[in-house]
Amino acid sequence: MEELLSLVEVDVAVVGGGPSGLVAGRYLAKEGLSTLILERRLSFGGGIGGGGMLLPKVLVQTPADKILREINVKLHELEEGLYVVDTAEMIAKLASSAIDAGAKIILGITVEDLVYRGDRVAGVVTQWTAVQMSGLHVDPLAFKAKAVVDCTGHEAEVLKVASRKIPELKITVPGEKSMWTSMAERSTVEKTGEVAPGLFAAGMAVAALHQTPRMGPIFGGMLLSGRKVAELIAQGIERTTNPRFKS
Ligand code: 48F
Repeated sequence: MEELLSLVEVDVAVVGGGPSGLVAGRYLAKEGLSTLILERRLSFGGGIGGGGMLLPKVLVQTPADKILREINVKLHELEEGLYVVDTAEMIAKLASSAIDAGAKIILGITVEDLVYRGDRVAGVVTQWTAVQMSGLHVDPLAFKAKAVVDCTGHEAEVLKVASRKIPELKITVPGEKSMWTSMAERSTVEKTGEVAPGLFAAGMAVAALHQTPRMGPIFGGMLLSGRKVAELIAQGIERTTNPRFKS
């Protein structure tokens, strides 16, 4: 409890511990930002574990292979610039590299609302997933953050909360378009960025927001999107010193 309370004011709250969230967390922490990754499930990796139709392999294409090479994930070249990667290895190394960079990951917490201060998003409101599943009325815990990143995947849950509860931000989440893999990989990265003051999107949440296409089990776009959002946030944010976030 003491540690949890020391984390309630951070530089960046990343919602979701899938590929985009873990990569964002790693690069944000490497930039010296106190970074908290909140994951609903009791495990990280998001959609990586589903692999290619449950077979434990996914594809990653260049230039995203660089992100995996940095953290020693083994790549098996299928054709020039296209690699097959083991899902368990990718999950484990993405998570441990985020933690080693200094990010904190808390499992079993669901983000259900935002903190909004009239002119900007200023944090997330959370509930233990177990409490949410039980339907019990328990007060939530808020984490203040200078930037919040929606990395919740296809559902874009944080953006949907903003769309519903903060109408003045005029955010609509139409959902992703039908499959077009090459276009999807490109547009997810291109459109990654700030959605409203203090609120960012990365990974498939970007496709849900901009109604751009979905893809198959290829993960380069997710990795590049996570790195891009970290770079964008790092450019415009003041760092706070929090000894809990030493790598
Ligand atoms: O779904 P997910 O892997 O999102 P992503 O990083 O990557 C998408 C790919 O996996 C795949 C794809 C590429 O081929 O299309 O689908 O965009 O990870 C999202 C994570 O967020 C968690 C969820 O459990 C998952 O681990 N999550 C979702 N909603 C919440 C949440 C929430 N409200 N609070 C906390 N965690």
